[in-house]
Amino acid sequence: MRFDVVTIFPEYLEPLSVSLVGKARARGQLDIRVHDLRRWTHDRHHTVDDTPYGGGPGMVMKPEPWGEALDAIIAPGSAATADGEAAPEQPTLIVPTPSGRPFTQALAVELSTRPWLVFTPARYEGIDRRVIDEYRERPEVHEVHELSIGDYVLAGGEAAVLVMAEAIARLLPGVLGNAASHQDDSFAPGEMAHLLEGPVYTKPPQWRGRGIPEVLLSGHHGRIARWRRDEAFRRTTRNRPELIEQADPEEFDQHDRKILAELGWDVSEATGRFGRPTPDVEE
Ligand code: 6GU
Repeated sequence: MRFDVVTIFPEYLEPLSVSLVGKARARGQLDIRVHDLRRWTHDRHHTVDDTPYGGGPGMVMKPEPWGEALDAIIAPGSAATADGEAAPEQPTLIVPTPSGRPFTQALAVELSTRPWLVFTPARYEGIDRRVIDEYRERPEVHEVHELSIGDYVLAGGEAAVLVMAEAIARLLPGVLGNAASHQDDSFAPGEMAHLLEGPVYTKPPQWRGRGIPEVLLSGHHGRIARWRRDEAFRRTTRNRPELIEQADPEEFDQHDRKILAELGWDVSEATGRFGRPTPDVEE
């Protein structure tokens, strides 16, 4: 898989050389190329921004350097990998922006099947709109995704690229040590979809007077799986109740329903889904 990142702060992407992603890169499984946007400026000051039309605070990134950079990167022939591997076909453009659609685990899974992602993290108030409109219409571009990593505003898209690149890269076959490790990730499609993972423990069996839940020492796999699922329900109802409310109750077995009932949850007549307990109203 190939990642290109175009940025005015190439050094911000140095963490892509560390840990899991760095190792996948060193093995040649990931071809990551970081480009300095200012390479595609032509004035003495390497200007990448200008004042916004219509007025207002802040600066907007000029379209010309982005257009030249993206044309050069996605040009046929630029695709051949460093070790002469077959060129990945169509690039998918990822435009990080707080006004984008939410980046989710489902999207990470989908994007991990693409051969080639091009990220365009911006600084200032963002990139001139015409750049996104232009590449959405390019036949050689597979898709353009404007994506946000959460409901807060960063100073630039680089940290969001680090987040998305890691979430995607760890899903590639062989990048995680254990192929089963992402099967029960929180948010992963499957049996634990809509549930957060519960607590985990390791040795020693006693630490500062604190022990391990008995069931984990029982060797009884069925009981352990059930306990983990119960703990997942406790944690999810507490931290992310909307995940339970959005789930199809068909996904919940008899025991799940019993746990939810114990936590005060009930199926709503109106929605057919589980709804959180209504707090007791003080007289
Ligand atoms: Cl992708 N960029 C910026 N600048 N802020 C964000 C974001 C992205 N996602 C959430 N906040």
